[in-house]
Amino acid sequence: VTSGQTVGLGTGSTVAHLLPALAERGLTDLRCVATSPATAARAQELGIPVEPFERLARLDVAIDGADQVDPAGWLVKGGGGAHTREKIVAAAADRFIVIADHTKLVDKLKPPIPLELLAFGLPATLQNVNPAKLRDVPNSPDGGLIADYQGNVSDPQELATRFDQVPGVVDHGLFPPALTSDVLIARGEEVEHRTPFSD
Ligand code: DER
Repeated sequence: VTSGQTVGLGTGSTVAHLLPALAERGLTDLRCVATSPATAARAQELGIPVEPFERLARLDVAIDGADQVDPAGWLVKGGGGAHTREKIVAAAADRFIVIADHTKLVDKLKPPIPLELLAFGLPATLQNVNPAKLRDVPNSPDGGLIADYQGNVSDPQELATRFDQVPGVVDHGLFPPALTSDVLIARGEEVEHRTPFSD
């Protein structure tokens, strides 16, 4: 991240380490958007300026964590229920950087896959994403209910397409490899840099 950039800030315990590190750099003229109220509040406490994601159309860079990273670069996100905003921010960024420790690496993606669902028609939507369970957490800042798909994830592309075709699914936590520019994987003091994943 350099002065003057537009920056998307992810959500979660990994990003909680990123924010003070970013603040310490004392960069000027940053314009940041946050993927959750928690990130917005913490960033502002640290003096990182955050604005609503209504005035910017593109971001230079977005940085976030992940719950799972597979060898092809598919991610599972949304353990914190913020995956819809996280995906919007990642897709708006010229460069989407994922920071993960090595425990997030998996040979194959596995459930749960987080979902955000509209309340309208919820029973019908739940049937269409079966097997899934509503999570006992507050609604997203956009009013969506958070659920977890508990079924087979052997073909992430097929499953993502299935979710994309259900109208009551606001978004899901499967992030395709083409969305991600860089994955930084920490193992002790070592950092492995993987890039790019796109076709
Ligand atoms: O909930 C989320 O989508 C988070 O970004 C998640 O993917 C990473 O959270 P963590 O840094 O707390 O493991």
